[in-house]
Amino acid sequence: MNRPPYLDMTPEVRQALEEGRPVVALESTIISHGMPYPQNIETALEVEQAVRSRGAVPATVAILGGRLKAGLHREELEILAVPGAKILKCSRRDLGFAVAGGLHGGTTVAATMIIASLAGIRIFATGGIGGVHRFAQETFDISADLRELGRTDAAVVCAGAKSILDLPLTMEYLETEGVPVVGFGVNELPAFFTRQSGIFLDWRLDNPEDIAKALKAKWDLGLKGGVLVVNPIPEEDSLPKERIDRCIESALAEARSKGIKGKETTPFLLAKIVEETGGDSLKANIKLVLNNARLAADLACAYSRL
Ligand code: PSU
Ligand code: MN
Repeated sequence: MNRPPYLDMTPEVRQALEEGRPVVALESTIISHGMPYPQNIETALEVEQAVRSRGAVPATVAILGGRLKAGLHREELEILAVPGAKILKCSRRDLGFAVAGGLHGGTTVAATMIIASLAGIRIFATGGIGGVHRFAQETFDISADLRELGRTDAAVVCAGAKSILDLPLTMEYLETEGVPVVGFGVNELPAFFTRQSGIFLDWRLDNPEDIAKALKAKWDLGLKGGVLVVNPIPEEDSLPKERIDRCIESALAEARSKGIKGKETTPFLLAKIVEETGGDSLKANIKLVLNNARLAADLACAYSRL
């Protein structure tokens, strides 16, 4: 296989790709900026295990010492997870600079899609994507994840988006970008900690084989870009809507009063919500990521059989 410059793959990931076996990309901003230590490293390892248990190979994506990585060893995961080292939050605009500077970075959904695509990985699991923030009319805060979904080929399995975002506007933006949103077994967009949002989807498919066929047909047609596969949090792990909404409102108010902006916004809100819920949101977050990793692995297996 032609090796893209700057990219390192573990032998396990490279071999699996060469043999056409299923591989699932995993993002790393969730490790470096999305969860506290030590739950971040524990979750990263459990997610990899969940992918393996379904017969696929996990490829956690990050930037280490300026090298793009698809597949990390345990010590490399620890560099990202343990507080202390300088770890950048890397999105599309940061990649060239992190590489040239020999830096470490956790990759957002956008940057992970780019690196996965360089490596030849089409299926990707995460917790939640970035989106159109509330009050975007004033702040212009729209995550680069949404434009990436419009241009880079990857199926991103997530649990919808948190209501720190404006969900209706996020859906409008995805429509403009031509990004299909397909519900796995549901016809309503899940809202991360809860299964329902009141927003209905155009596409619902009930098994990974059907989703894999739709992905293949889209890309065979030459239609570039991503697909968002939304997978609701299991009922028993979901949080009561009123409670989580209250915590989110209070986190948003604090962000506004402290003047938090730009790339700091999402990590600030995520940490505040963990604090406000006394850790319950973190437990739910871990469960839904595992649930998404299993679906992504099933999807990668189905896709590799087509
Ligand atoms: N949403 C979550 N957890 C996360 C993120 C978003 O529920 O960890 C992370 C992802 O890495 C996502 C990034 O790609 O935040 C989006 O950041 P921004 O809004 O700055 O684009
Ligand atoms: Mn932003």
